[in-house]
Amino acid sequence: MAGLVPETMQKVTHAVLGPREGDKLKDLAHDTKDMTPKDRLTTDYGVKQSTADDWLKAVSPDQAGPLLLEDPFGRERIMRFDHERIPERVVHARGSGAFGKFKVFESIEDLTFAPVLTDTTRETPVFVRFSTVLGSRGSADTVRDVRGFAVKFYTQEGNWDIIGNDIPVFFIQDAIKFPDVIHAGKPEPHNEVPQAQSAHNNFWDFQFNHTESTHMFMWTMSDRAIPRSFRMMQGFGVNTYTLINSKGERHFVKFTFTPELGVHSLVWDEALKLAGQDPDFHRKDLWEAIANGVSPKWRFGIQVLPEADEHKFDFDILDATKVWPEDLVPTRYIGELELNCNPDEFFTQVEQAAFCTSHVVPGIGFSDDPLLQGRNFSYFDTQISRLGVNFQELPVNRPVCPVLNFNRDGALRHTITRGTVNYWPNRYEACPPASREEGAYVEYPQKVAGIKARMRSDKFKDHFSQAQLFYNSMSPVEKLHIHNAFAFELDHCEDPVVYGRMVQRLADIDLGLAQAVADKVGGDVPREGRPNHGRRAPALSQHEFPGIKPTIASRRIAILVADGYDQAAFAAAYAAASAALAVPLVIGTNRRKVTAADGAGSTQPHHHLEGFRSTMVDALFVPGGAQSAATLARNGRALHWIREAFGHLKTIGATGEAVELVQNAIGLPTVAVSDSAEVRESYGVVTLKELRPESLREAVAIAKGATGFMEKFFYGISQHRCWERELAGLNNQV
Ligand code: HDD
Repeated sequence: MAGLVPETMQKVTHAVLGPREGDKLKDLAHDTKDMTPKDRLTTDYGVKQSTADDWLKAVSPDQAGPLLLEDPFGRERIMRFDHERIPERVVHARGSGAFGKFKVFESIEDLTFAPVLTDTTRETPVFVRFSTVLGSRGSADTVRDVRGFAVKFYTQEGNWDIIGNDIPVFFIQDAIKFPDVIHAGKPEPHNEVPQAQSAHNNFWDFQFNHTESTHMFMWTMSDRAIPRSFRMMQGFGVNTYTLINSKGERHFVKFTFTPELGVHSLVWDEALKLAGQDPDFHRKDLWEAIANGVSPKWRFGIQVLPEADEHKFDFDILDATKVWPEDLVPTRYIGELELNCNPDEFFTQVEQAAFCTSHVVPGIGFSDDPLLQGRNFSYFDTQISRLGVNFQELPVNRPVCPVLNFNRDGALRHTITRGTVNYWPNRYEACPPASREEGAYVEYPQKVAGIKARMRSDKFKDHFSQAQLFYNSMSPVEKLHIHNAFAFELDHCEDPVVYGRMVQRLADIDLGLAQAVADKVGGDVPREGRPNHGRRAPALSQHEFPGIKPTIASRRIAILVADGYDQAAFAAAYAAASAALAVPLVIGTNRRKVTAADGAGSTQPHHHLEGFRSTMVDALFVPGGAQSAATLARNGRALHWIREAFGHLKTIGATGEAVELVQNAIGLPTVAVSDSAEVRESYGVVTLKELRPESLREAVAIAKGATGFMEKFFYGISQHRCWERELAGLNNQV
């Protein structure tokens, strides 16, 4: 991480990674060690070692000689190293996580008696792990894929896990199909290609053969599958759970986390490049934001249905391939999740984190959702092969409330339970089961009647209505991106059967989409499509998110400079960006001190143009200064930076002599904005020709308010990307 972020980040040492408060963090402290210069190196069995450099040898007079197998220190080090790896997760292997807290601000005791959802004075510690699905542990962060969003609530009543995704639906309806959908998506069996990609024959072959996947693959071809940041994604529990209140009434519920920063995505070309240029992009982004004190937050929402309404809809509410459209079942936001503490050690706290859908607390229950029921078996089972039967004793997994029972032994058991009995009932009445009043989990007395059969309800058979609903709800830009995504993915399928059939399938959603994709990737162009019901659900579009306040906090702004740059403009932009909690990054032609025009100042670049790339920032600012602008204009990489940022729809700001540089690079003049003759703007490129302040204070004032330059520039950044640029077809410069 060193060198990634300026000053603020450098404060972060290996021992100080964020605030250390809260029950779970105190609990982890028992197992946490620091290493200081005062400590001495020991073996695992506690004996101090004299060296970590030389294996014990039989040394001859010329000082050469064979290693002695008897060296316990040498053997221990190699033997421990040989066994460092554990199996990676069979899916969601690539991920990262952080600790934080959860609070409800509105009690829902009308729906549940679980204190985690009713006690507004309580702060529940959490651990959250974000992930991709298909790639292996070392794969790139920015690939097109579903993102996992797994939350472990360490409640006083036991651990509660919501293991969700950033997409509210799933590929399959019944858990028995899980091995097939994952095998089809993972690298193909004959050559283990491709890594972390759905763009291959087997994935799309599966999708065609399972019409139930249609809704989900529309989501994965949308921008949801290439998030800008873990901090800018929604999290959905996907499955239908239940809430039980103290009157014994049961409601169906879906859980949602909605980010305060809004839902934002990369553009595809950027995601592709980042996978090579910075494969840890999301991991670093999360870490950096938390380390800089910009804690990501999500509003926690529920969609609730009384039991009596179960059959009132034209879809089955237990079908995980369906959303509950918000116009039918609005989301009620009742709490907040905040992540404010980076892990101390990745392996012990993130890699060893184990989530189980079957882990719920009293007041929360399951439904007959056939995907959820299968998951309830799978997660526990997989932890046993990945971490061993005592996985729940690992520090990150163990609850903050007492754990006492007659489960014993197994590999790597840690807990030492005193006493002469290990069964119930016993003659001492030690450790009896709890009563309902004492807080025991008591199953809801659900009536069950029927026959044994392998079947699903008829409503599970509608596989297209919601796929159409999703597509209809997209903005024109989102539709364009979906079209481009299919064009990319199916182009990577070499088998004409696969892409030929898939373009026909698209006609079940939208004939125009199917025809446009067929035109690009080959196959017969469909002539007829399934009738489209024309309904929309605006909340499905990430461009139509209500209630998100525009902010540039935590956004990276690159400032391009060379010798002779305009110090006033530079300092104004730097100061204003820092004040707004953005991350200004100075980029030079090399990482050596750069001197301002007239010796007015100097700056030390954080990175140079070749080492860092425009893909890694959210916006670009080029201050004036004749010499600086001229140097950058002669530098191909600098021009590429400007063109690429423009192509990726990023807000670009320029002042003084850099205005011409930017305009020439992108071939687009900027036009005057109505409220000021000085500030000009065109398609998210904001320029200010004259910035000649007497002092830094004046520069900041000019930049912030007087002429509105910085205001316009920052507003553009807060809008994430300039979509008009893409709609006008101006972005083909990358
Ligand atoms: Fe799963 C991991 C999300 C269906 C079986 N899943 C896993 C993780 C997430 C999800 C976020 C990573 C957890 C972590 O960070 O450790 N999975 C989902 C969602 C699903 C879903 C949202 C649909 C609603 N999963 C699903 C099914 C099955 C599994 C139907 C099997 C029947 N999932 C697993 C697993 C994993 C897993 C094999 C691998 C690692 C792990 O559990 O701990 O058991």
